[in-house]
Amino acid sequence: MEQRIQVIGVPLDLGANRRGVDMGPSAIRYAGLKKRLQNNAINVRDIGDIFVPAPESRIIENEKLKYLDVIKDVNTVLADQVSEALKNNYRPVILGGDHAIAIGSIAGVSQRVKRMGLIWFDAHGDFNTAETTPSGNIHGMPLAVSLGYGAPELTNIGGFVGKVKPEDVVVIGLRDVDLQEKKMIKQSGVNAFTMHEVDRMGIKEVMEQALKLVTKNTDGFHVSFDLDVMDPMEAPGVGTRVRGGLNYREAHLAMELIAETKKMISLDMVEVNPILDQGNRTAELAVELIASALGENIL
Ligand code: HAR
Ligand code: MN
Ligand code: MN
Ligand code: MN
Repeated sequence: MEQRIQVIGVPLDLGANRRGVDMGPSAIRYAGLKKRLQNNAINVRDIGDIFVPAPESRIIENEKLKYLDVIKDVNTVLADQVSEALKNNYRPVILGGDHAIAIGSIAGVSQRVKRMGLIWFDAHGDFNTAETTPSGNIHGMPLAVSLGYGAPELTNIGGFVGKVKPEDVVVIGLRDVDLQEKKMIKQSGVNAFTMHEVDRMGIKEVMEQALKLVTKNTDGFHVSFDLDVMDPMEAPGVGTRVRGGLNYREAHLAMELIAETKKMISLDMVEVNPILDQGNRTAELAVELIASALGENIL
């Protein structure tokens, strides 16, 4: 059956502490996303970008939840767009923007399925709340929010709190987790494979276990891919580089194994920062990884 993809750009940078990720959606489109997917016989509909105001036009009201109101509004719109795409049988591919947009993607998916799995690729835990955040940046919080922890303005998006059950969540690639986040992650009961586990077990074994977990009791799963899970040698154009991440083939194998399941509901590609990039290689990698997740290398 024909694959139908809906591309949604979210040029949000108010969740992060540096400008530039707002150009992520443009950079990924410029790297040839649409053509690449069309070459794979995928029907691609790009609905453009959701409106996001520039941070310079706003003031920070709460230092522990910077730009909360804008981030709430943008994610509310995104959740509707994602839900609408799924209703029309289009699989959403959401281009960030900083990782705070996963709040809206996941809220949107949760409107359409009874029970969803979630794979979260990231160097970071994204498990902070206003109480634990060292930065006040909301892109350090979206995983906590999706599980129901944190500011009600965010956890309530989509009308109910707790979009995913911890046992249906797998985090992969962790190597820069704040001390309090570590506690929260453990207590929450989500499944986590740090880079240590990737080294020990290999990405194949990690992914096989992960895919079992996110498909076991669910109607499919969402993938939220923070480009900083990659080694900075492969993906220099991200806001927060952390050494020792996934290499090129590990990331592709992960995406190919995802494609094989045919159970991926939707995909976020986030944190591409073209200002910090070498050429446009991080966005080009993002395009390749999206293509892999949609089955490009499967005969
Ligand atoms: N943990 C730190 C904080 O909360 C930094 C995490 C944000 N960086 C990201 N998220 N790119 O994945 O501020
Ligand atoms: Mn902006
Ligand atoms: Mn992240
Ligand atoms: Mn990250």
